[in-house]
Amino acid sequence: MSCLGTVLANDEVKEGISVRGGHPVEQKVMRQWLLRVSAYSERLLDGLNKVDWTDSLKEIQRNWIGKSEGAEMKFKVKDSSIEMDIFTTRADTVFGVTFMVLAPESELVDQLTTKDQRDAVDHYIAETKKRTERERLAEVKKVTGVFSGSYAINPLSGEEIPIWIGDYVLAGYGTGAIMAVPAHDSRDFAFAKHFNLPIIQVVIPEGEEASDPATWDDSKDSKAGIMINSGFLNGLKVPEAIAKTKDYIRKMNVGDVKINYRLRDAIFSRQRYWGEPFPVYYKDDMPQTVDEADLPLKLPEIDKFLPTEKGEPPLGRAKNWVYKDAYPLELNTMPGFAGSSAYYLRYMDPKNKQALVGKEANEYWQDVDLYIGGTEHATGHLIYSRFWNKFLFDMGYVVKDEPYKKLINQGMIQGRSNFVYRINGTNKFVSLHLKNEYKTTAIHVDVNIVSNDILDIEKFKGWNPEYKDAEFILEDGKYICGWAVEKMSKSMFNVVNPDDIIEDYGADTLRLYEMFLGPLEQSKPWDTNGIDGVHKFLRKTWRLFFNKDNKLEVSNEEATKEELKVLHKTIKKISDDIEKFSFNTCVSAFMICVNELGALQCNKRQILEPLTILLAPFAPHLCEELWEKLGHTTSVCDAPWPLFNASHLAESSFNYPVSFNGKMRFKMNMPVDASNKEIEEAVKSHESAQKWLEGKTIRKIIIVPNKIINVVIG
Ligand code: ANZ
Repeated sequence: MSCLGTVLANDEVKEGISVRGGHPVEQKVMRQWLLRVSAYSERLLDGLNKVDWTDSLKEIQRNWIGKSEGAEMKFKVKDSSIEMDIFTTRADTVFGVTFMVLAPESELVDQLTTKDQRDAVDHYIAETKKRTERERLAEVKKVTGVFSGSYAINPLSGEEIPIWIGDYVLAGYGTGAIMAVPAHDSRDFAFAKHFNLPIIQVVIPEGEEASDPATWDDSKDSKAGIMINSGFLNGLKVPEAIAKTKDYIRKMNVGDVKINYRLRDAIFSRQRYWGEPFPVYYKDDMPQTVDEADLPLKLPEIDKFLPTEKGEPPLGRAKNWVYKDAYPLELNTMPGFAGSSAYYLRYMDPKNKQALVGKEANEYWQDVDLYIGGTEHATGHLIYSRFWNKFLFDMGYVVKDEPYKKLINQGMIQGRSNFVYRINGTNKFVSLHLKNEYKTTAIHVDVNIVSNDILDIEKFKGWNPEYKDAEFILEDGKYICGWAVEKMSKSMFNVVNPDDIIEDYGADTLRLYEMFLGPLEQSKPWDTNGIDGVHKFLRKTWRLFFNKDNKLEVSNEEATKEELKVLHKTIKKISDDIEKFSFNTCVSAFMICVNELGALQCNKRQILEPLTILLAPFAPHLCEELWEKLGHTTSVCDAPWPLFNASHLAESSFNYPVSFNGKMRFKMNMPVDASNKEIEEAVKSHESAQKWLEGKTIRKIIIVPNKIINVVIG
C-alpha cells in the first residue's frame, strides 16, 4: 500500500487505519515545537476565579486542567538498581497493590523486559502503536497487556509484585507507571480479572464486613471507609490513612506528595503548507531565531502542497528554504491557533508595525470587555489564548493577565427540518394530518421548497427526479409538511443560507429576526416561518416616517405627553435590556413602541429621532438611511444615546376607587396633583355619589393621595 506521508489528527484515525483512504497509521516519535501550557496550569485555574464566565464553562476548563493531588512513590525493582516511580491519589491503598503497570511507551519497558518475555513484549508494543490514545482511553473494556518478566518490591509491605505493561496506563500522565490496586480501582480490577492476578481488599465501608474481592461494584473506588489488611494503617479512615502514608513515605525517603495536572503542553508544529512559518533556522542542528531585521519570514513557493517523498513537511519541497544562504530553515508551520490566540491585542493597535500592541494602546483598551463565543472553544482557543496572554503579561507586554473579562456562550441555531410522508411502496405523498390513515415513511424535504410548512409541490417534483411523477393527497388544497428540530446538516436538507434570506428580506430583517428567535444563550431552531412578522415591523417603522407616496413626512410639532410616554418607556426598556444582552425582549419592545406610535399617528421628529438612534444597533441599515433622510450628515452611530426621563412615565391622572363607609362604589378620575380640597369637591358633586349621599350627612372624607377615597356617612 502507498504511503500517505502525513500527520493525522486523532479523529482522522480509527483502529490503526486512516479514516480516509485506509492507510496504515503508526505512532512515531517526532521532534515538534510545543507550547509549555502545562507550566501555567495553576495560574490558569486561579484566573478562572477572576473572570465573569458561566460556571459551566469554568467547570469544563477546571476539568480539562485536571488538578490532582496525590503522591509519587518509588518502588525498587528486584535484583536491579532501577527504581520505578509511580503517581497515586490513593497512597492509603499501598498494601493492596498486587501488580505494577507501565505504559507501553515508558522508557523502563526496555530495561525491565526479561529475555524470556522479550518477544511477547515486542509484539505487544507493536500492536499498541496502532491505537490512538483516544481509543485507549475510550475502549476501557478492551483489556490488553503483557508481563515484563520483572518484579518490584512494595516499599511498605516488602512484598514482591509483578511488573506488567498495559496500554490503559498513559505515558503522558503522572510518571507513566502505576501501582495497581485491583480491589479499589475499576481498570486495575478488569486487568486483574483478565490476567488472573490476585485482588486484596484494603478498604471496607464503615461498619461493614469485607466483601468478595473478586466482584466489582462502584462503591469500591470510594474515598471513604476503614483500612483493613494494611499493617500499620489498619483501622484508620481513608483520609487519615492517606495522610499517614504520605508522612511515612517522606520519612523513609521512598516518595513525596505531588500535584499533577492533566493539562498537556500544546503541540505547535504542523506538517502543512499553510500556517505561519517559524522564524527559526538550524545551525549545527541547533535551532536559532531569525534576526528581527529579516522578519517577516514569508512562505516559500512550492510545487505541491504535499509532504516530500522522505516524509518531510511540504516546506521540504521549497527550493531555497535556507537562511543566510547556509542554514536550513524550519520545515514545520504553526497551527491555526498561532493566529487566533492573541488577535484581540492586535485590534487595539492594528497599524503598529513595531509591536503586537503598543503600550499606550494596551493601557487604554486593557482587556476584552465582552467575548461572545461558543462552548466548543472551551478546551482549545480559550485555554491557549489565556495562556498566551499570561505569558505576554509575564513578559511585560500587556497590562492584564486575563484577556476576557466577560464571556457569554451563545446558543446554537439548530435546523428545523421538514418532512413529507410517502405512502409505503408508492410514489404518493399524504399531507401531515391525514397520514395516520396510511402506512407511511417520513422523508426529509428541502426546507427551501417549503414555506410556512406548506410544500411547493411543483418545486418538489423538480427537486429530485424520483418525485417527478409524485402524487399527493392534500388537505384544504395544500400539502402540509411535518417538522422537527435537528442539527443543521446538508443530509437533512434543513440548512438555511443567510445569503438567501438577505436576498429576500434584507440584512436588517435577518439580524433582527435572529435576535427575536429567543434568549442569546439558548439554543433554538431556525424557523423561517416567523420572519414575515419581523419584516412587517421594519416596514411599519418606515411608515412612521413616510406617507403612502413614500414621501418623507416628519413634523416638527411638539410631542404630546402620550407620545413622550411611549418613547421613554422604550428608551428605558431598550437601555436596560441591552445591558442584560436580552435582545429578543428589545425587539418585542420596539414592536410595541412602533404599534403604539402608529396608533397615535405620531410622525414627530422629537419622537422619531431618538427612536432611530435606539433602533440603530438592531437594524443599522434602515436606521442609517432614516437618519440621513431626517437631514443628518453624520452617522447615526455617532448620535448620543437618548436619555431616559422618568417624569414622562408618570401618570397624569389617577382613577380613584371611591368608597362609602368602606364599600367601593365607583371610580373617579382626578389629576395626580389635585389637592385634597379639589378631590373633596369633586366627590361631593360627582353624579354617581348622589345616590349614596341622599338623606345622609357626610361625617368625614378620608383621602390617601393617588390611592383611595373613603366617605364616612351617617
Ligand atoms: C493506586 C490507586 C488505588 C489509584 C485506587 C486509584 C484508585 P487522577 O485522579 O486522574 O489523577 N494513574 C496514575 N498515573 C496514571 C497513568 N499515567 N495512566 C493511567 N492511570 C494512572 O488519577 C490518579 C490515579 O490514576 C492514580 O491513583 C493511579 O491509580 C492512576 F484505589 O493509584 B491510583
